[in-house]
Amino acid sequence: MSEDCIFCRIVDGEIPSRTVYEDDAALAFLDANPLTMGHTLVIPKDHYERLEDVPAEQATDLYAALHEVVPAVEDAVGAPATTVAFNNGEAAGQEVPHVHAHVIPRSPDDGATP
Ligand code: DGP
Repeated sequence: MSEDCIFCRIVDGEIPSRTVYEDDAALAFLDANPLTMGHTLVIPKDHYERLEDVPAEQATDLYAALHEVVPAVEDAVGAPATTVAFNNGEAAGQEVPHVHAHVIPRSPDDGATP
């Protein structure tokens, strides 16, 4: 846990969020600024800033969470496809320095390319 980290505070329950999925290692919640309806963030519960900081075992746990979340979100909003993206580093647009996958439900011509 990093005291200054918004997403650690969400994991801790200090900041409210709309939880979509949770297991021992990962949490998924709705993005506060959705690109499309159902835009969800999937994060490791432990604090890592960048993708390459996540140990292999926890990276596997994160992928397992994505494996559950992606079809569930598609089903929930009736989307035929999803963009799954990591902004990895500030220059790539990472504003929150806690690793997170954007799960963005997509439909043709939605103009939501991240
Ligand atoms: P990125 O630019 O890749 O670091 O994306 C950060 C995302 O996090 C952005 O789409 C907005 C979202 N976000 C920031 N603060 C909060 C928050 O307090 N709650 C929720 N649910 N989402 C947040």
